[in-house]
Amino acid sequence: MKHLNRIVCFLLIAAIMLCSCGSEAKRTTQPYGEGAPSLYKAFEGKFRVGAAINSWDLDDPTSWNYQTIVQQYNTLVLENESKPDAIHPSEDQYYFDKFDKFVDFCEEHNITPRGHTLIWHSQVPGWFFKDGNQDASAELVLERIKEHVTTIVSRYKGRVKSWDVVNEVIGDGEQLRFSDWSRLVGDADGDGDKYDFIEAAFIAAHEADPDARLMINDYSLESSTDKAIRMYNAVKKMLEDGVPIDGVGFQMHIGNGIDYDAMKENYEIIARLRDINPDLMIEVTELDVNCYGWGEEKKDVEVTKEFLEQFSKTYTDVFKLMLELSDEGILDSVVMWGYYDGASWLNDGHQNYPMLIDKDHNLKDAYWDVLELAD
Ligand code: 9MR
Repeated sequence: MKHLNRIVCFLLIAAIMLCSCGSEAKRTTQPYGEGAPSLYKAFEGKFRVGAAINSWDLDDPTSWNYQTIVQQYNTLVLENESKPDAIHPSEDQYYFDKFDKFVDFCEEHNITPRGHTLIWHSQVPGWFFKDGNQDASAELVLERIKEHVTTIVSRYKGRVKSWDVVNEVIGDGEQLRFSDWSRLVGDADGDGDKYDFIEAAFIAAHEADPDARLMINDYSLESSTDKAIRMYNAVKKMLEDGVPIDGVGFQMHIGNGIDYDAMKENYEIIARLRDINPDLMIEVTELDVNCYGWGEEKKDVEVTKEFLEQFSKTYTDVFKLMLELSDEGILDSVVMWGYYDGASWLNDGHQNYPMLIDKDHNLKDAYWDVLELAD
């Protein structure tokens, strides 16, 4: 009996040791520190892996936030502090302190900084569109675009490698989004299209830094073939007119579950722009996974086993396609819109679950499933 107890005990201990040597045990939950993995190191040679952050994340080098960012990402973008309202709130005032701090930090840590965004219909101060109490003329708006873009891009010449020159200019039902930019500038050069404000921004950015990658960035390109075609048509026309567009940004604010084949087909539509500009690149610029559909009533998410499996599959599907595109030489950067659930814009009063690191600072299983794709 005594012997039997000993044998049972021995077998139990052996079983526990065996389990803890399995792959699950290697899955630590800590994003930095001894033994922690690194997303960007795993995908090195394929594409950079990045996140949107805020300048306050960089205040304390000993903080969880700072250490996590340095450990996990080799490209970064500011979530809000490099948008027109933050940088250029009135005509004769620029605030560069946060962007300067961000770019310095990136250089110190060998991280590639992205610039988001020079021209957007949202988070843009009203002065751009006014001349006294009247609407500004097309000429005045174009002059302001030139001044705004030139000042910002030349300040970071050679340092900010990739710019979202224009953001969300393609329409959801119509070819071009209707905005103050398109309304006031219109078809100023009379060539039959209303891309003139976009063209002015790209031309000024290219003159200010000919080596920077100049991107047109938008949402739903992966899910709406119609929108991908509208993007294709707009960029095709502008490239044929000699506008220096170097890349298309897929924001990738997606839901939990994505149709892989449809996503791939939509990327292929944009990739065909290489017939016109053989060096054109695609970047993923704002990836996150929303638990709720647009317009769906929000509750705190129920993190069931099925939900987690689906969540993991959604992320791995995206990264699988990105590896394929990287092998084709058309994609070299995948940026997430946030770096952990606690700092995501999707946590707007209800618990969401969008990132690869949870709100309590732990690496999710999906993180590890994504990492395994890199092997
Ligand atoms: O994440 C940003 C959030 O904090 C801001 O309140 C919001 C304001 O429009 O912008 C968010 O970032 C957006 C990005 O700049 C462009 N694509 C959509 C992003 C999420 O709304």
